[in-house]
Amino acid sequence: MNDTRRGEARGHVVALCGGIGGAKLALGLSHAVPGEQLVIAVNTGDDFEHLGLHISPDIDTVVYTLAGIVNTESGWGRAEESWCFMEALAMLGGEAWFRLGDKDLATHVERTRRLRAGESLSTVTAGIRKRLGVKACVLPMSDDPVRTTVETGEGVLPFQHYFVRRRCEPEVRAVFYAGADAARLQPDIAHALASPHLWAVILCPSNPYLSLGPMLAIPGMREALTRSAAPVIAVTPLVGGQAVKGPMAKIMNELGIDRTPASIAGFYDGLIDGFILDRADAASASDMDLPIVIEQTVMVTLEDRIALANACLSFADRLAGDGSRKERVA
Ligand code: FO1
Repeated sequence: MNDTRRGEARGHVVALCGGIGGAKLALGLSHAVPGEQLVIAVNTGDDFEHLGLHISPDIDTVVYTLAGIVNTESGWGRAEESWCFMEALAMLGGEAWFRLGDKDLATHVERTRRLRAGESLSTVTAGIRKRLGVKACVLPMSDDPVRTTVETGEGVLPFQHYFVRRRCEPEVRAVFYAGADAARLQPDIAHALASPHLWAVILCPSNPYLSLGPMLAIPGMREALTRSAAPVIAVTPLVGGQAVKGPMAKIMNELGIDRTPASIAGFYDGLIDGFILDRADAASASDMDLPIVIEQTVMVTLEDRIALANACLSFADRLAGDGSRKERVA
């Protein structure tokens, strides 16, 4: 049976996803799970208002990646981009620290226009991803604002000010998800997680503290995961004690968290049925009290992304088949 037919037979898959690392696995999953049977719940804690525009960096990273138009060098923004707007803005002394390419700018302008006309972020995202030819169902984690905020040695910083403007240099003391308590889980995500036709839930290799933390802080999300009919599998974002990209290892040091796969699995404690470790960390498997699969999690080529996606789905099949999921839910 090929992977597509397997997808039709086994129902849908929900992937919880942040930006660059998550988008790579989401792309692999889109080759294994047909069309809207793949539901990608995306972090919006990184969203912010900038230059009067609503920017949703992780949604755009996922949509551009699945549309095949992402800048593969940076992992964000569009390929074959031009920067006339940024250059002109900088010449005027405007705020040029957050780089918006000309084509990318069109996404933010159109998103902002539709939001101001009263559409929800979910509807706007659906419109944009369909126009760009993305078949998978890409959804913001919530239509309500949740804003990741970082308490640092330099004071409290909004996420993009910490991440881009200050290049993750300030020491992190705590991370907050402002607005999460009052946010409503996006209804189609809640519906997909509650469906009896769910095949698997995948926690993509995104930064747990910055990217998946905001999603898990939304009321009802943890319960939706623990009650879901399908196995929940997390893929480690840590390889040999290092992040593939981004500040995760630095943040773990600053927060006093051991840079081990066990720490990541601990962050997801009670939520996951299985954990995928990188080959570099095979020796850590014995430290963990849950089913483990060891894989190559560093995704360089498209084939790597598809192979990891298929490994996640096979792991879900195995966990569903051996009854360990049922045991945990009971
Ligand atoms: N990341 C940067 O490091 N510098 C930038 O100037 C920058 C601009 C940018 C514009 C649009 C967009 O969708 C993403 C952008 N990113 C930029 C990436 C983004 O800040 C982060 O990758 C995510 O928020 C973390 O997942």
